[in-house]
Amino acid sequence: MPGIVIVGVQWGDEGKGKATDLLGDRTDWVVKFNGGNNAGHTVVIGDEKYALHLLPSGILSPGVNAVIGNGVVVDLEVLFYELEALHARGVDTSRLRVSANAHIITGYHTTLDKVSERFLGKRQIGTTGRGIGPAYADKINRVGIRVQDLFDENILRQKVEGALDQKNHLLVKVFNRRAISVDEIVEELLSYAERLRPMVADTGLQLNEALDAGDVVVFEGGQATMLDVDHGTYPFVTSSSATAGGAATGSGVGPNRLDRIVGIAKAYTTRVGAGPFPTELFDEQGDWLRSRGFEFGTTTGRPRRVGWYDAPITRYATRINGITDLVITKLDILTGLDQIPVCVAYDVDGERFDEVPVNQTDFHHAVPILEYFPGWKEDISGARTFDELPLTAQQYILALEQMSGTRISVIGVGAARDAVIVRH
Ligand code: 2SA
Ligand code: GDP
Ligand code: MG
Repeated sequence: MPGIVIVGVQWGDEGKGKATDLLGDRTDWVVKFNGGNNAGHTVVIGDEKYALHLLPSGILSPGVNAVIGNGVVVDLEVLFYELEALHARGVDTSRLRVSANAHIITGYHTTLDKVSERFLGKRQIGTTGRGIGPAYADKINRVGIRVQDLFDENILRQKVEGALDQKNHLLVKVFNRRAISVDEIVEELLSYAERLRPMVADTGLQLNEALDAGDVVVFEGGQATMLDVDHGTYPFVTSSSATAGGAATGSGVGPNRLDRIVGIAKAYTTRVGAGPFPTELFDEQGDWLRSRGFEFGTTTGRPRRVGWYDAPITRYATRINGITDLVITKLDILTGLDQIPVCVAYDVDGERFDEVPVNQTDFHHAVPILEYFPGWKEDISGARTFDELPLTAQQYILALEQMSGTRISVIGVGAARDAVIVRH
């Protein structure tokens, strides 16, 4: 099965980085197809902990070709910072390729992200402030700067002029900021060009050739289904296609090359930033889950909002992505609870919804209808087969499987690389 997509089921931070890393031994290529350095993937290898943002998690596996696909937005300062940091820790980063068509995040994108969030006041999205939204907006507005533009100063200058034309007006007149000069941006971007040049490639062509040759390619999704710009809780979403369809458009391979779609879900739910979250907990149980699960943003350190598992969301994600396999992570975090609530449907102003409501206002009003499953007290972090789990933990997994309609093939029982149960 050469083309494997990894997507988040919920609102991100489900453990996609670890899932990608797990597949490392059997992988030839790993492609990041959406988002940028808003992502935060934590991978624990032995005593070493790696936090990756812009680079695909697969870069940690020796011999794997890592690709930043055309669907990604690249902050060059961050790219070289991360590469140097990994290099200093002995990680071989020489196999990184960057799509010539990927878009660039510049200083004006990060500035605009921060000031426009402040301007939104109560309607804030809670972005990571990394310039993601403004960079994708420029891409769609056809005033973006692409990686390939760095190698032609004339073209670059024209494009930066075009991009800054309206933005300077906005920055000065609306946001009361200083104007940004074309020279300053062009000079900064050009300062990276020669270091970047050897990495730049027609990655779409290379990936197709690799798939033709029978290589295993993992498409690593950033963020998650409920943060997808089309299918998430718009406008409280990121600005990219975080679902499986994005793997094709964001990397330049046809949808028929995507053989397996692996959805990653936590055994409970978390969310960073604003927006609806029906099972959210505001009580001490929420504090307990947050501290036990160490639910703080990998990129910004923000405390994550926490809540119970939401079965309609997994069903929704299964439909939107065509999920073939589910991975449930962080089951170990639930250890110690007498009973575990699971959202099986919603009550929206007195009406029962078995599926995620299409109407945003309904989803904002959704109150979870909970079913309670018996918990377990035993430490499960050493379990490596399904049978080694306490019966109630097995029942919890089987119930989630039944509610999602998709096979749960992997269960995470700890942060370490080997702390997983693979069900055959
Ligand atoms: P943005 O910056 O424009 O993409 O923000 C828009 C929304 O998308 C959410 N978002 C995320 N949610 C969870 N995890 C993300 N990555 C980091 C992590 C987050 C962090 O892995 O921990 O460190 O804070 C991520 N990236 C974007 C964001 O919260 C907004 O709701
Ligand atoms: P990603 O954005 O989806 O890659 O996820 P993050 O890395 O932001 O957050 C997931 C966190 O959970 C990381 O700190 C992982 O090391 C950790 N993790 C992943 N799977 C498990 C698991 O099964 N159990 C525990 N306790 N931690 C896990
Ligand atoms: Mg994350």
